[in-house]
Amino acid sequence: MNWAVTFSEQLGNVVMYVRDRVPPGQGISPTDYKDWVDDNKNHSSAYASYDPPGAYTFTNPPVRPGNTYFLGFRAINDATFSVSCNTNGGYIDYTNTIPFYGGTLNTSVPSHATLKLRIDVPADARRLIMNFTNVSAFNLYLDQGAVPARNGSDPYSAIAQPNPVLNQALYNASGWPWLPNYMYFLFVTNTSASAQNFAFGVNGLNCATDDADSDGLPDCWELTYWSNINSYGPNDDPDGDGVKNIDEFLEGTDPINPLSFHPRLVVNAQNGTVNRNPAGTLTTNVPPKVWYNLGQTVQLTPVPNAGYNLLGWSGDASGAANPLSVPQLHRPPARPH
Ligand SMILES: [Ca+2]
Ligand SMILES: [Ca+2]
Repeated sequence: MNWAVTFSEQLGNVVMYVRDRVPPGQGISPTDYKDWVDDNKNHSSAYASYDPPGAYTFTNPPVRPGNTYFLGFRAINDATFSVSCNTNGGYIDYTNTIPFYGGTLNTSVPSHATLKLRIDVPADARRLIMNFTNVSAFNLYLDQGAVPARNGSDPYSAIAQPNPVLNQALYNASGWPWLPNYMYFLFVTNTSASAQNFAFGVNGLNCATDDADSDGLPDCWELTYWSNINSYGPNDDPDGDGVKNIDEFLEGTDPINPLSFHPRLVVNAQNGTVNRNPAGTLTTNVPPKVWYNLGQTVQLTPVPNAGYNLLGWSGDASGAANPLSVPQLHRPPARPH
């Protein structure tokens, strides 16, 4: 729970600095000594530089499990010093970990009993969604990096609230405490005089899965090309290449480059079928279209029904070649008849 740092001076004078983003060092001027107040993670001026020598105990919070901390010493004059550290105060007993991606729990909580749960939010997390199923007899408290204080200061709590939902973005760099790559601690208490069922699911999302506008286009993909996730929808074709955004996404092409797309080959046959070689890849359209890579050549072989023969090709093709070799275009090229 606590990190105890002790330093002593055998000669001269040093000042100790702690940081939790980068090693301590000078700021913009020779006398601008940065400490973890500047790291803006804890929003408190309580954490400053440390002098005189002695024992300093850093509690949780501001110290958070699983994080890296840096100690730096600034010598006021020529100095010899020593430093040591250890931990004390026990440990955080939230050892029941619920997975961030698809984690679930469904349990009965005895009267006036509690649950202590931990969700390790990975570095690539983009959104934390928690769906709770509980009666109003439950109180929930969630904190990041430290066990919930349960005094109104926790970043999220649900007091006597049935079936609450937390849907929290984690991608704003200034969104402290809602950031990825931290342990989150959930405290649950059943305030009633009887056992109650409690269930919840963690639907953790990352860049590949977060889709806040539910348009089928992952938000990170949209933001790669446009400033806002609402700029375009899945059926828009802003680059005018004939392939809508949802297909550009599914096929891995660039939705703002009209030269980046997969051409479709539409073949209609009367009184028979047409074999394709290669077969191509089906789109998600209903009915599906077939796409190829740009420049790919496709061989079409008619398979007439009994009693029929190939008369010829029309549309973007002509003649009566059998098989027909189609150098890829981005328009429907061929129709046998
Ligand atoms: Ca989206
Ligand atoms: Ca397009």
